[in-house]
Amino acid sequence: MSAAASPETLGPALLDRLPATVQKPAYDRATLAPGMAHLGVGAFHRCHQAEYTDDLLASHFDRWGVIGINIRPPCLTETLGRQGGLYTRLIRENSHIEARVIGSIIEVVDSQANAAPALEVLSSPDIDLVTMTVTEKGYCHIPSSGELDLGHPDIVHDLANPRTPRSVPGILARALELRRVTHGRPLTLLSCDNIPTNGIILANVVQAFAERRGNGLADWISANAAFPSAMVDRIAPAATQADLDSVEQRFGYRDAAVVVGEPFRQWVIEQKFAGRVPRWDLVGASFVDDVTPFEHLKMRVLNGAQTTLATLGVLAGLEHTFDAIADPLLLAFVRRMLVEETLPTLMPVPGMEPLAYVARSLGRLGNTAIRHRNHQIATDGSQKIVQRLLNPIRDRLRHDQSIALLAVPVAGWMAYLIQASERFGKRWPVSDPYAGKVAAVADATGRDAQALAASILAIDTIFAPGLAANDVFRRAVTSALDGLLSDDPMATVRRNLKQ
Ligand code: CS2
Repeated sequence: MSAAASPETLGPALLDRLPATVQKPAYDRATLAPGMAHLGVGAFHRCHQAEYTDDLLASHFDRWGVIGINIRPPCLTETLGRQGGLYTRLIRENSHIEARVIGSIIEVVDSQANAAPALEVLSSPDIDLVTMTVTEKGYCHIPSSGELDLGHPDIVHDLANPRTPRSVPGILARALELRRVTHGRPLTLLSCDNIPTNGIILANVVQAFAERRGNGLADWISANAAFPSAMVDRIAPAATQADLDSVEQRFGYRDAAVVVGEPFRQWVIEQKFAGRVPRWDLVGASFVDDVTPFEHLKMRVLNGAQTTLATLGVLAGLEHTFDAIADPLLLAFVRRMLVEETLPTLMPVPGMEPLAYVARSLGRLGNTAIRHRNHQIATDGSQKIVQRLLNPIRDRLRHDQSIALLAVPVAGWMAYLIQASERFGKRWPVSDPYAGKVAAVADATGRDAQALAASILAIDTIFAPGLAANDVFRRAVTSALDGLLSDDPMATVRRNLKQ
């Protein structure tokens, strides 16, 4: 008996033979030409910007093919590259599933070993726009101030070796320098990371780097580059082997680059471009003059809830967001925190009713088909808590309003990192640029919540000194931390909910 043939792998040759239940690009990919690049081709990009571009190509065909670049792992050549840039995007909501092959990425470039391949693309005159999802820490900025971290090892390296950069600011500054000397064409650099005023942060770090390079580069960039801010939204966790297998089982082909997202998506982009950009506003994105109200709403409500459920969820022994939100105590806590403390800090958002937004966000987090691990969301928490929790806390303290509930997830973030330290039994592995610092504090301090909180609040690159010195805030965080480090961490959540 011969062994069953192994299923075919997704690629251009398979497009015409896909099962009818899988949608495919409704345009001729062969006629696409590179028009933009994307830095950081992870699940989020494939589920968000690349899908909007695919929609645009299908409904208003234009030349905007995407060149996807990774300067950090994972490598793309062996997965997306082998598939000619094609991948399956699954939208899942509880038992509902919708599959579509996305065709907007036409080429991939691995630039992990050195920046040359990335620089070649980014400095090309064919590229008018670069979008990026490089995670919060990719900007090498100081979270509490938004300025370039000149002590960051990659920045120190890049300032000494500007032609062979490693960091995102160093690579972008070098690409702009090459554009200036070779063809002089303008470039729009569109950050799609979850940082408020991400365009300003990106401009700050690139310009601070360029100023140190001298030779008028910073002035050229001011005149020829645009850094719009954007709010991006869609929950799209890292895909798992089970997701890859599910495509093979349901649709009969292999795909090493599957992504899974929820139905909801949103993209609000500041209308500030240098030259041409794709008309994503024709396919559901919004071009606006000011994204601030949108990004505050999204980061403080949806992302604030995710970070709260993630860290408290891990402390409660829960695996995914949907497990945490199914816990009546955590759900009641997060809802009350958002409604009573977070919502009053928000500016009005056109067309958005705040209570409805909270209800919708909590509904999204309950989607059991989106297996978003609490540990994934807790990753790099030091880079996330400023915009998700500390900014609303600061706004409330300014008006003498209570922050008792918002202080709990701040302490949750501390407890999450502390308990990963040797002294606290290394309860789980963590990934955060500040993990080592917090572990050192925990090792030196031991179980005393007051001393622990004081040392962590003294990290001024996360906690602005004015905030760290605020008595109400210190007391609330210390008391919550004390409880969260006890044998019954949820008692603290219960107590704060009752108050
Ligand atoms: C999540 C986000 O991992 C995380 O930090 O909170 O990726 C979140 O799912 C997206 O911002 C949703 O748009």
